This record gives sequence, structure tokens and C-alpha cells, in this order.
Amino acid sequence: MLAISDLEVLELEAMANTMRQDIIKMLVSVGSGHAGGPLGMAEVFAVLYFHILKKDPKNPFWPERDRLILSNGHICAVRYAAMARAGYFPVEELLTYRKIDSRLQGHPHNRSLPGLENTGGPLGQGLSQAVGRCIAGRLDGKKYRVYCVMSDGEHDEGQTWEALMWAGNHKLRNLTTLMDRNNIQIDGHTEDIFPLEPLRNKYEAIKWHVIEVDGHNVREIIAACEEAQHIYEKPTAIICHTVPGKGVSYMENNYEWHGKAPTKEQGEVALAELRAEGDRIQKEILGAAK
Ligand SMILES: Cc1ncc(C[n+]2csc(CCOP(=O)(O)OP(=O)(O)O)c2C)c(N)n1
Ligand SMILES: [Mg+2]
Repeated sequence: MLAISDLEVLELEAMANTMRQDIIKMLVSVGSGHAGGPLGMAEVFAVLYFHILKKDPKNPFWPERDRLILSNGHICAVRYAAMARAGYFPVEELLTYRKIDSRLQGHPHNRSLPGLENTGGPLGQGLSQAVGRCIAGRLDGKKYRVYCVMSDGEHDEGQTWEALMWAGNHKLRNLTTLMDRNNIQIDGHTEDIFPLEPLRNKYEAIKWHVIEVDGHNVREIIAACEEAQHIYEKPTAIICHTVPGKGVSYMENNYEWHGKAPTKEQGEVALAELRAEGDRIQKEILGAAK
């Protein structure tokens, strides 16, 4: 396990902030899309794309790459922002999000955009796809790891639990999930609509290793992903406690922002808040670099 410096942590925080600004610009530009989940998962995606995933943006089909399955496809804006910033495609292309003939569909279509590992949108299916990739990796004798980002709302669905039990029973140690535990789904709070707790106990009962992190704490996310790499008998679930809409005061923890775009004026307010936070991080970077 490599120690990560304060400067590297700040740079990842700065990247998450940049991606949040990208997301707001994308949604305002097209006038639709999902805000809450993507903003809440910015640190997780910054850590995955800029610290954890074995990848080559110029060779997206590199056979040894780690596989990242996005099961809750509606949060793809954050994945697109991370991919653009990582060099999979030009940052300017982000503004084609959800537009006619764009490669950046409102729900990800993997045949359109190299680097997407799966097509998503119908919830509850991604983990099954991730399990399949793990089995393929084992059969092919490959060393890659499979990561699956999924949501809490998807745990309302039977297929999710079937895949979870399969992975636990078959000791899929090359599988790591990162759950967006933001406590909201499309029209309310998860515990009001279809209570999920105690999630940790449920996972442990079906033979998973469980780590809970503050999903906005870069160090904790990195430590959890690295711990998972050293668990040899079980798949690992990282429950990422996040704030939906993170970084935009009027969106935070409000499920009504699950799937809508800010107006141009609301977008300006959001960007002003995010830029102020970005400036604060840059000042810290200057301090840490001294
Ligand atoms: C199988 C399926 N049923 C319903 C939907 C519609 N839907 C889209 S997002 C969503 C909410 C799911 O909760 P979660 O993923 O936790 O939402 P978030 O935290 O991103 O707001 C629903 C029901 C869907 N995409 N797929
Ligand atoms: Mg949710």
C-alpha cells in the first residue's frame, strides 16, 4: 500500500470539484439529466479514474484493464466527466451529453463510447454483469479487477441480491462494489420507501467483506479500495456514505434533484458555489506544495 501525500489528496479533491462543474454545465446545456447522484459520487469517480483503475485511455480495449461497471446508469454524467478529464475523449464533447447522435447518451451505451464497459439504465442489472466479468477474468487467467458502482435504490430489486449471493458463495475476490449510499431514490428517502437497513449485516450474512466510508473523503475511499485488493476469500462491498447533490447547497439531500437539471440561472448559482470551493482547494494546494 503506497502512502498518499496531502498534495495528491488535494489534487483529487480539485478534480472532483472540476467534475462537479462539468456536470452542472452538461445538464444546463441540454436542459435535462440527473443531478443528485452524479454530484454525490464525484470523489468516488475521481479516485477510481485518477488513482485506482488500471487503465489506458488511449487504448480503451486493453485486455489487462480493470473493468468498471456502472449499474446505476442514470448517474453517467459523473462517469463521462471523469473519462473526459482522464483523456478518453475531448472535454468539449461533454456538452453533447443527452443530445441527438451524441456518444454520451443519457443512460450509457457501451457500443457508442469506447471505455464504457456496459450499457445501463435498467437498474439492478449491473452487478450480474460484473459477476460475469469476474468469471471471465478467472477463466482467462487474467489479473484485472472488476469494480461495480451501484446505488442504494437498486437494493430494492431481487436481481441485485441474487448476484450478491452468487458472488459471496463463489468467493469472487476480484470483485469490489462501491455503493452510492445517499439515502434517496427517485421519489423519496430509501428508508421511507423500502427500508434497506441493516445493510452491513445483510452483506456480511451472505459472505461479503464490508467497508463503510465517507464517500467524500478521498483518503478513506482509496484506503477501502486498497484493502479490498488484499481480501483473498471474499468480494468486498464499499458502502460510500454520500450527500446527494453534494457541493450545491440547494440540491444537497433533496431527492427532488434526483433527476432534473438546473435552469440557466440555477446553474449560475451552482457554479458560483463550486468555483468558490475550487478556489479554496487551490489555495490549499499552493500551501501544500510549498
Ligand atoms: C428496473 C428499473 N426500474 C425503475 C427505473 C427508474 N428509476 C431510475 S432512477 C430510479 C431511482 C433509483 O434509486 P437510486 O439509484 O438510489 O437513485 P439516486 O440515489 O441516484 O437518486 C428509478 C426508480 C429504472 N431505471 N430501472
Ligand atoms: Mg440513492
